[in-house]
Amino acid sequence: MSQENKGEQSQRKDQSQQKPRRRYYSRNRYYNKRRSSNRPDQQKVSFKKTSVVVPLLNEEESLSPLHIEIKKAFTKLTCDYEIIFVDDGSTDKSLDTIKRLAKENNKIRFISFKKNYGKSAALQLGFKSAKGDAIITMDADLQDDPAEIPNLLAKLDEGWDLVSGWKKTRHDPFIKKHTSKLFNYVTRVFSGIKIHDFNCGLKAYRGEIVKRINVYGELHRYVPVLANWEGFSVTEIPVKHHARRYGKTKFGISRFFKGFVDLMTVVFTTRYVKRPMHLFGLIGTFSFAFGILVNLYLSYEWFMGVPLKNRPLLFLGILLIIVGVQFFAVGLLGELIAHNFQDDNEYNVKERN
Ligand SMILES: Nc1nc2c(ncn2[C@@H]2O[C@H](COP(=O)(O)OP(=O)(O)O)[C@@H](O)[C@H]2O)c(=O)[nH]1
Ligand SMILES: [Mg+2]
Repeated sequence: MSQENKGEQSQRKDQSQQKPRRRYYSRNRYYNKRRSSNRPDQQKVSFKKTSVVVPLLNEEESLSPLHIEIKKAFTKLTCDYEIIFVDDGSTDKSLDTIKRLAKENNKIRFISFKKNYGKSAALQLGFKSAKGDAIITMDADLQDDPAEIPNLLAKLDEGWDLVSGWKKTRHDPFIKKHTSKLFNYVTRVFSGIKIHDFNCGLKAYRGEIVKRINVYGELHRYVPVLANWEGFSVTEIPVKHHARRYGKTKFGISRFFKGFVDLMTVVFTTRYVKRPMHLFGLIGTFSFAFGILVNLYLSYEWFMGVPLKNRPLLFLGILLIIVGVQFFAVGLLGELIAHNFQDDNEYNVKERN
């Protein structure tokens, strides 16, 4: 070795000895290997990457603490993660805060809408751009606790397709707690899914679910119903819930009425969209038959000499017949449309070779 080379080498050695301890370690292959393998205090999950989708509207104060909590939750897990903030046309400094956080942490991605499209639209876009094989959704207002993420993923790992949070002890105003109970009861009855809390923001999904379902309008309340209808298994675990720390709720009492109409949409689109005649035809037939019975009875009485001019029942009979025919016609039109819109993608195939 030439004198020059030797000099260079010893200089490099000197340099490396002067370097701070941490930098020296991060170059050490052994250390790096240990860092990438599981630490004993970490919970092992079978997912490679988890996408945390956070829809938000005007939550500037909550975002920083939320980010810290999410980061902390993932130090306890073996999987990689990304956070997707979906800012839905916030008018406060939420977007600036997200951009600042994204500079600090390259695992943060964000989508910002030009105007407010609603929570469902935000979730839908977040879902479609998520890269993880597990997806977590959570509210941005710190009411959902990121410390529950490991528990949700553990439950998902048991083989479930969707794990919904259940705010067993809620920290919400009285009215909301009770309207929500009624909402959950009605949804349980109509959907047949036995979970307590359909509208909990904190949920975990297998990646393939969120690519399959379409959340639009205000259907975010019914994601478990939509998923279940596609054949995915749904369960729940109790999760911690906190009172709102900053800002105020974005949904007023109108949520209750909208929610009910949406339930009808969900029931119709999941159960009857492929066979509208089973709903409209059935109602139409009942109405028509009942109307005919009423009018037969009136005809009999007329034969027996009772005049028809003072019989309000006649109007009911005629109405039932007309409404029955209309329901039947709507059912037929529906069948025609369903027939012309056959789409193979609507069948959720489990396996094929
Ligand atoms: N993307 C989006 N998120 C929303 C909208 N409204 C509310 N959110 C978010 O949804 C979450 C729950 O909203 P919140 O007002 O706390 O509802 P509550 O907890 O049911 O009273 C929060 O993270 C909100 O920022 C909206 O219109 N668009
Ligand atoms: Mg909230």
